[in-house]
Amino acid sequence: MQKKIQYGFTIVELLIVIVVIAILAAITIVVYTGIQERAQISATKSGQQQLLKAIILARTNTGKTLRQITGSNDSRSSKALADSAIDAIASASGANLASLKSGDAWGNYYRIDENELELSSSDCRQDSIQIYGRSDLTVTVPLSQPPCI
Ligand SMILES: [Ca+2]
Repeated sequence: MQKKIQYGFTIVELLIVIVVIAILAAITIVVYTGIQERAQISATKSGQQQLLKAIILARTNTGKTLRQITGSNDSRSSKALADSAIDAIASASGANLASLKSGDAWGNYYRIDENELELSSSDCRQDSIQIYGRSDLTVTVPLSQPPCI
């Protein structure tokens, strides 16, 4: 009896290869997403630190609180307010903050909440630099002057 010679792959072999490729692709996507998010967090934190340093410098230069520098109690509600606050901080600090106007790594503007000496139940609540949808990335600005410290 002559043995029949087979060429090519069986359906089962092809399916196994497809499944293995799919698993490898899924792993790659998960790893890439993790790396991408870490990069976004890192870039955003860097922007916040740049803003924080400029705020502290602006307060030192002017002897004013952040609220007095920006003229706003809360610059979180619109990009126009955020841009205006960044301009005021840049002007008072001498820092070039133009790149911060393009926002954080997710494309949202930096949300600056001026609280210190704001008329409220406590006039000495800390200012903060917030990130839309990421309360874990909020940076609080140290209090600046009497009667808050
Ligand atoms: Ca406020």
